[in-house]
Amino acid sequence: MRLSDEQLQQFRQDGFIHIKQFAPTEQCDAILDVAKAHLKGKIEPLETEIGYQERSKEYRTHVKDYTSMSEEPCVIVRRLRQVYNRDILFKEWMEDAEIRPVLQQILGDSVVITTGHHNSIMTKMPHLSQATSWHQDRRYWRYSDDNLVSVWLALDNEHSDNGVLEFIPGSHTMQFTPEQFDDKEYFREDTDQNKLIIAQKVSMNLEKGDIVIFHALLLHRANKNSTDKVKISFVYTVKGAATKALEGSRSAEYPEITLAIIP
Ligand SMILES: O=C(O)CCC(=O)C(=O)O
Repeated sequence: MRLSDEQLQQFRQDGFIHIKQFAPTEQCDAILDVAKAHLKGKIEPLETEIGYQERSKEYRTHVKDYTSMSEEPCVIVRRLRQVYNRDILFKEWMEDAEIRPVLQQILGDSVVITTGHHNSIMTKMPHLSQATSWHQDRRYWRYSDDNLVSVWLALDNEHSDNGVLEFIPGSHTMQFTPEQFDDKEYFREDTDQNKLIIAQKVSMNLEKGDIVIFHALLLHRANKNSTDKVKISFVYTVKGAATKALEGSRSAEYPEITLAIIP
């Protein structure tokens, strides 16, 4: 698959692109089955709701041991981490050849999987998972430049009631001051300046098999899940080959997988 010039232009302008019905239902269901087994067994490494809320910016930037706090009394899994090596189905999805030309177009470079970031099955547990506040993924990632995007796969339908993703189009190219973010680098929602920006948000209603590719600087958030069914999505991050993880950071601690160029 390749993007048309208009689609590529749209990505550059908005910072994201929604591709409908990309992954077949059978593939989504097969991935879901494995994901549910790992969630049921709470197989590490995983991130819990408490872990996500409580860990500092420094921890999330530098610490490599990113497993959950096993002493937590009630573990609510927020995401399964390091999924590339968990199952062949996950690996195959992350190395999918059909999407590669699109990623090559967007990155303008050959494609490298960064296993340290968003190498995850994301969950929204009914009523228990928190909403995720406005943020840029790149805030805890340390690279030579910003040429990174994430690929989000809806393994089932995603809508406002079960934790829909929301984006601020064009925010990946906006210039912000440090004061526009709080101490964990979430985009503040309490200033008039930010409220005007947040008013531009769009909700990404996704159907099973849809993917969204979004830039690492794009401001995004997600709702709580007020339905009775868990929402499960797959997200992984790729970078251009010329983009280098900075020595000594968490970004440099995990293997990278260089994918073959598809002409
Ligand atoms: O809560 C969600 O589903 C979104 C998660 C997210 O944006 C993130 O972890 O970077």
